[in-house]
Amino acid sequence: MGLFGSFLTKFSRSRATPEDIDEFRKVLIESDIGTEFTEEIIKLVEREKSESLSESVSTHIRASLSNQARLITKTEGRLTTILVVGVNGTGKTTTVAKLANLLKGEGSKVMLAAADTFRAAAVEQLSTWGERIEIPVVVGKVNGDPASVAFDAATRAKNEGFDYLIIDTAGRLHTKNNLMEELSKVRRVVEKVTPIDEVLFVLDGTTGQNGITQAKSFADVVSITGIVVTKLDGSTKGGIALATERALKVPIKLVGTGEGVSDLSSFVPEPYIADLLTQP
Ligand SMILES: Nc1nc2c(ncn2[C@@H]2O[C@H](COP(=O)(O)OP(=O)(O)OP(=O)(O)O)[C@@H](O)[C@H]2O)c(=O)[nH]1
Ligand SMILES: [Mg+2]
Repeated sequence: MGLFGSFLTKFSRSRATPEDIDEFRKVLIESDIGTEFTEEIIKLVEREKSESLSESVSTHIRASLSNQARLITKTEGRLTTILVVGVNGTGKTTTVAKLANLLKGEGSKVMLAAADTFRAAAVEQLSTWGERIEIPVVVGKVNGDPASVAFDAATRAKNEGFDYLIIDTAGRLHTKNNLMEELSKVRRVVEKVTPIDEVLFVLDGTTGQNGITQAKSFADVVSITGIVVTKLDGSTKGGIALATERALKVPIKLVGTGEGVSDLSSFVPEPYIADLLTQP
């Protein structure tokens, strides 16, 4: 992180030349925060040369983000159901396990549904996590109907008084209509048993601007209520997270920072933005 810091420090002391602006624009675009934020930040830089430039930029970014709650929903007195969706390999299954472990740690009774029935390895992956974190996993037949696994799990979780059901789904390209339609079927079928309270879209933080297009397609089909940004460990710039939240007006709720079960945290915008703006 810390991409913009040296530029902002420089511009707070002396007026930026057109060459400086071009160079800074390139850095902003490469950070994946998107063209809207980029042009707005450039405007701020062109307008004010002051010690508080960094603060102005930070305030501007914060004001463009969601003010909705960033906590995972908890429905009192009945099962809370969470559907986890996204394109291939973004970290859905890992996030399901991390989130389940977190909720269990808070004292909730959690069940998982392996509604990724495309590959035997996917079912096995979630089952292995279930054993490790000691949380029951409902599985179905490989190549079976994901909606039917989700339905069975919802029925069981509801009847057995669970607090949370988290449904893992297969990764799918947002451009494949039949696979997207399958997701909306999962939703419809589960909702015959119990409402879906939260739909988390898992975004790989290393994805470029295509992340926004992906998120929009999923939002159209299953109405996303929260974004999880994964792989924000290492040198990931992760500006795409802010661009996606802004474009969708859906809050980032969780951030994945590693492959371990405890590498999941709540998203707090202020330190994240500060980190983006400080010097390397
Ligand atoms: N570094 C890092 N790796 C992660 C993180 N989250 C997931 N991964 C890794 O990313 C890879 C894919 O994770 P999965 O959870 O299997 O992703 P998925 O979205 O379920 O994949 P499909 O089901 O195939 O679509 C695995 O190697 C994970 O360990 C993260 O926050 N940081
Ligand atoms: Mg998976």
